[in-house]
Amino acid sequence: MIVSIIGLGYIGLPTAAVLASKKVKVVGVDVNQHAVDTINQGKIHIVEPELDNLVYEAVQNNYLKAVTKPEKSDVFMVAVPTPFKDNYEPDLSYIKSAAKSIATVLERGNLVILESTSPVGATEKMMEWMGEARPDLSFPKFGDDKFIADIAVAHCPERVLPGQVVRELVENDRIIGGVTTQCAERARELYKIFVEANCLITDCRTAELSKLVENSFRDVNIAFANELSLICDKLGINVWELIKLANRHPRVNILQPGPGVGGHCIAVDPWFIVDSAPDEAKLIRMARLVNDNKPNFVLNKIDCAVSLIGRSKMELKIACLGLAFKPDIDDLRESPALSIMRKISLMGFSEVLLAEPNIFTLPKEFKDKEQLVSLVLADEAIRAADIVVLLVDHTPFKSIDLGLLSGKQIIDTRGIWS
Ligand code: SAJ
Repeated sequence: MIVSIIGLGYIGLPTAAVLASKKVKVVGVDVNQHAVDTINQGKIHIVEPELDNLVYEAVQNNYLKAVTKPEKSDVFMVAVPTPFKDNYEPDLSYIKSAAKSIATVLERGNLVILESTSPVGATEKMMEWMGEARPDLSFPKFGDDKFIADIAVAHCPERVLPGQVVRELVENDRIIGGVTTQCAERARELYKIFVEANCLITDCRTAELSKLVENSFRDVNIAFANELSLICDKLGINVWELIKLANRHPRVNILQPGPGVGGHCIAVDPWFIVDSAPDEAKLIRMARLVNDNKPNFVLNKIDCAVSLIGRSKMELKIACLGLAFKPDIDDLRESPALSIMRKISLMGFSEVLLAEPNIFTLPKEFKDKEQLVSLVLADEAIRAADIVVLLVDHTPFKSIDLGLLSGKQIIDTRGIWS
């Protein structure tokens, strides 16, 4: 059996490597020539623990190769990005081009699985695009278990947590949604090769919504925590202590407030539900707005700190601790810390000292501000600064000598020093 994986990013590459480790021949397909060349050398172009060894072994043992155009295979898995457009409408253009490229090599008996997080209806849309390109092949019809088509099509959304992808790919339950039951069962056979947990079968529309709902559930719960942080600020109450105490109730489990919600999943996927059901998804939309507004609250707190010191910003130095979208990773995508840092660099401080233990050079966008912004160690940043803003709860920041903070204005958005 040959499995082709279209899209060799944070999901496609680990899935390819895990399948290859089970002695399945895997062809990874990506339009990015640099990614293809790197993988064929047994190396990786993304940061993810344990992935480098897995890819190296897979390439060495000839179970994994990367190419830029799809080849004939038994199974095609699509793991391409699904961003949203300016108006929060889902952008399915990557799925469309993947469908069109797969169609050129598709054969009777093939199975096509969409793994990308997608709005309801996207799996059927992908099937439609393949069908338009290949009128000689028959495709399944949603819910029609009697009709056996030439091609099987299913949706199996990825659910792995960045930083723990290799383990979670194997240990997490999978939701497998077929266009028909037979399609779902065929897809389950494939996942059973490497998934040690349950592979639960449903239809493709339910599987699509299930993934969106999982991330929206988290977003709504983080919004609740973020809203509490605003309420507590107004009432002069320590939100971290409040949450700790409330969570002692056996049926309460409040998440942690922060400077906003980042990453390329939780800040995006709820909008797909809002787009499909704008009048109904009121709470989900509001949660997105609450979380997206949290960086503005942090910036206001910085202005308050300046007023408290009573000097002009031109005379003050500010330290920003953390830039990644969550702790102990180097991923800056959609990071609220990065967007706050961008605004801080325009506020008129005499110096901005950035500490981010997981990156080693100042991000390109601050290169023309090297007079103002510098990347330094956390201790050094704190020592020099009048205002300290903690943006990410990276582990090393938790053991900073608290004595260094005395006499400074502190804005601790993660509550690690509270
Ligand atoms: N965050 C908070 N407070 C919290 C928890 C998280 O502010 O209590 C923030 C983080 O700092 C970060 C953002 O939320 O900025 C998202 O981080 P995360 O760790 O909650 O999630 P992701 O984006 O890394 O991964 C999520 C996961 N989804 C769920 O946990 C429901 C993962 O399982 C999905 O596979 C992934 O999205 C995805 O690819 O969709």
